[in-house]
Amino acid sequence: MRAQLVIGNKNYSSWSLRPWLAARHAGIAFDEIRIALYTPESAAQIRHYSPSGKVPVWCEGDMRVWDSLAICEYLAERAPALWPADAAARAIARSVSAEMHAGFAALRTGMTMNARARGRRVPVTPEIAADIDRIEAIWTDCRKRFGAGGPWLFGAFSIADAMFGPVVLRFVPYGVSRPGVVDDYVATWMADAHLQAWMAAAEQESEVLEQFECGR
Ligand SMILES: N[C@@H](CCC(=O)N[C@@H](CS)C(=O)NCC(=O)O)C(=O)O
Repeated sequence: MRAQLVIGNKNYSSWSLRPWLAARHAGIAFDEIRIALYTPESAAQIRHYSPSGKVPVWCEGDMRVWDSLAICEYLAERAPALWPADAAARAIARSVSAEMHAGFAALRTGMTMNARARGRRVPVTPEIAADIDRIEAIWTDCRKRFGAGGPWLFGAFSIADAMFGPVVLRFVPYGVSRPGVVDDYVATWMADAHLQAWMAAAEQESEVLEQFECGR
């Protein structure tokens, strides 16, 4: 039975992008159901699929898996290479994925994901700067310790990359650039065919959610 991934607007929904990237990179087939967020119908449309009332949700027959990280974990049961093979590396990959999932509130609020936007400027508060510093530290540590085998955080693509991929669609629109690991990792993502396909689809979306159009 072919699975379905229910997602929000590709331009804005960073949580949706994470399992979408993990499934695409793992070559796991799925149909996509896109629900436009924050319309009068959105809540009912999402509830039809999702027990939590939020996207993303993975549907397979009667089964529902909701929450981005839980979906990624489910995908890794089908495609174990989504986590690093080495136990120590895998533990760190899980730690940074959980940290991304639970944190970075200032970055999320002040630099909303916007796949289409370029040349935006928002005030970089001390809290946002601290989030960017922490992301730089994570990316630098992972690349240095585990990244020798490829361009991703743990060399080969992993769920940690899926969790941090949407950060790239925060850094690029708002001009966050740091020479070295940050810019190199952003360049890796911007050259990724799957992220490019997502961005191209975001370009085709007609909805403009003013509350997420920061820094114009
Ligand atoms: N922790 C959840 C967060 C999911 C979430 O907040 N999704 C947002 C869209 S990005 C949503 O469904 N918003 C619609 C609503 O709250 O009505 C996850 O990791 O999947």
